[in-house]
Amino acid sequence: MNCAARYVQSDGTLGTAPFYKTGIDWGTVYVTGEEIIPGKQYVVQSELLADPTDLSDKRRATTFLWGDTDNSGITELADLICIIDGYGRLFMSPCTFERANLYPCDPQEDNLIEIGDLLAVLDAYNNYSYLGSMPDCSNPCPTPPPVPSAGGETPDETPPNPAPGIITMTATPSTIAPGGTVTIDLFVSTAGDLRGYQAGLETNGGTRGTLTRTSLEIDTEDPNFVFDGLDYITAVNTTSGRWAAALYP
Ligand SMILES: [Ca+2]
Ligand SMILES: [Ca+2]
Repeated sequence: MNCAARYVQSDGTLGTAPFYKTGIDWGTVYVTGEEIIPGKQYVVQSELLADPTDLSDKRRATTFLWGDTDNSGITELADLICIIDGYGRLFMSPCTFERANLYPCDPQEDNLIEIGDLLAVLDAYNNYSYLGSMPDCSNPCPTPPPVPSAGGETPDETPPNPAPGIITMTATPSTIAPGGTVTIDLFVSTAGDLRGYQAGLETNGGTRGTLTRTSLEIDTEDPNFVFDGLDYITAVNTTSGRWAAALYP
């Protein structure tokens, strides 16, 4: 985009100063930054150190549509599966880490597939634009504000802001003997507009020995399961002790 003229830096970020390397040294570099947004065409040229006015031919690349991790042209189940698989660090072609990492504005900042990426796909599925889904992200090519509708109101495409929820945890039994186990149940309440969540469990403390996390599950059979009766997807990573669930659109 002409409005986002930048130089690719050694690590793929974008900057205002040129960075020179030989073609072989560049290899494959994933360009990242808030200037790279979905559904836009970017023009790429290389510049010679010896003569910065001697530019290469233009090459054009169009980024995928928002939430469309497999570039199929629409956001659908395959895109959700890409995120869920990515959460478990499984990437089946054409899904890749870079394609699944949609959130935050500069996805390289978290360098992680997590609930934010899942919610991004859900937003896209529900026809929210990139900036409608993530209004805090910058737009390298701002367009004029939308014209008010005939009723005089500007359409609001920002997803509803979830109400804060209350998380409670219970331990059964409340004390633990050497070699014994304790079950920790986690519940959330008063989250009126909850669409998805992620959580993690770390174990430490005690005066002797170590506390070890032995299993982790989302008990979808529990009648108190927060998405009971709704369409949802879940992901559990027992290795990292993280889990997530989100309503399916
Ligand atoms: Ca797709
Ligand atoms: Ca991410």
